[in-house]
Amino acid sequence: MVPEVVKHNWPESPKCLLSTFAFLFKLKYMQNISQSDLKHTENSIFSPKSQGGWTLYHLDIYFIIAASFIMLLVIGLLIYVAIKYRAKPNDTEPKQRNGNRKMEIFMVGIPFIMISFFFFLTVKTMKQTEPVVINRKPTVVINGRQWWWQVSYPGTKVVTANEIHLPANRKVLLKLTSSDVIHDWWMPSFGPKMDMIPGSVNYLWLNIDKPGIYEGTCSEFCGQQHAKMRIRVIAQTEENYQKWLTESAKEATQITDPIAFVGASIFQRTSCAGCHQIRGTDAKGDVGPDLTHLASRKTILSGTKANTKENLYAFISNPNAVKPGVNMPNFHFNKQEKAALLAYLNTLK
Ligand code: HEC
Ligand SMILES: [Cu+2]
Repeated sequence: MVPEVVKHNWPESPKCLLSTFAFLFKLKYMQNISQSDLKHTENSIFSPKSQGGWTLYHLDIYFIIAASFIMLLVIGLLIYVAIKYRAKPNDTEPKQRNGNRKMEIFMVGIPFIMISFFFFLTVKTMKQTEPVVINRKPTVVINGRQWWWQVSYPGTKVVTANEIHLPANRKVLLKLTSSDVIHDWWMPSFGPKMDMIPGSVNYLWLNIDKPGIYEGTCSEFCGQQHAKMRIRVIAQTEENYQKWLTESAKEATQITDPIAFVGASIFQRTSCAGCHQIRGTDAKGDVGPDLTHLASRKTILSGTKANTKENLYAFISNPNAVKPGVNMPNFHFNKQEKAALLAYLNTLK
């Protein structure tokens, strides 16, 4: 039987090509999943915001110029040959040639020189961006989880999630790992990607140009919510960063509000405390994010939702409806219980 001819949907193809280019140039589509209540910053490999970002940017420019030149040359020659040497009526068989030494040397030599040149550039870039890590204490340890980022700061008591505070204008060392599957750290404007592999650690140097909020996303398919594993780096001046560290190292404050008190007891009584840590309380779980200072975060659920009462309420009412596949069960709380829990979470400043 003759197989059915695959029909190309031609009007779709240029659109597809265009969107591929759009992706390369602006990585904007990562933001389609964003909430309208979250303002997103630009994240593109073409607007570097760190030393590593600039290094990779320069390498990219060389590659793009060389690749574009070759593409244009090949397309140009193809069109020239197709027009000039096309078959004409009454043409006879063309003269057959067998090899052309000069042409062969040229066609092997030029790519060889180009590849050597780019090999040299790549090694030089790798030397600049990949760390030599001997006895160095990382500034921050980031652990990829399905589907959020666990963040801790060695030498301090600070543990947080998703919003990664770092000082700008200074070299910081990131230690990257994973507790479940392979994730991949990628902040487009910071340059290199780095795999986060269970049972193994990788390091990355980072030197952010100036304070600001920068975004990225997990870029290794890691399951159902992979696309919603967004990274948020909050780069601060040294002074603000140290202040933040001091504040974040503190334990949760004592509760005075009676409704929040009821919330706290629900939190300890149900299995919340088995999965979440709230420093200063008996909640010491390690399955979900540390919630000690939840209320001072701008976002929840790996940067996909603003940290508002409505969003928290919706999530606690039915976690799976807000983030399908999420590793948090639905507790089917009644309204009062949910209100009490929210009041408690709101005290975690
Ligand atoms: C089986 C473990 C588990 C239990 C039990 C659990 N959670 Fe979670 N929780 C998680 C995980 C995992 C996440 C991270 C979701 C994500 O972003 O993918 C999470 C996220 C959250 C968040 C959002 C935190 C953030 O920064 O994004 C809040 C708030 C929260 N849980 C509250 C609760 C409360 C309140 C309870 C008890 C009623 C509870 N959780 C019970 C696992 C659990
Ligand atoms: Cu991931």
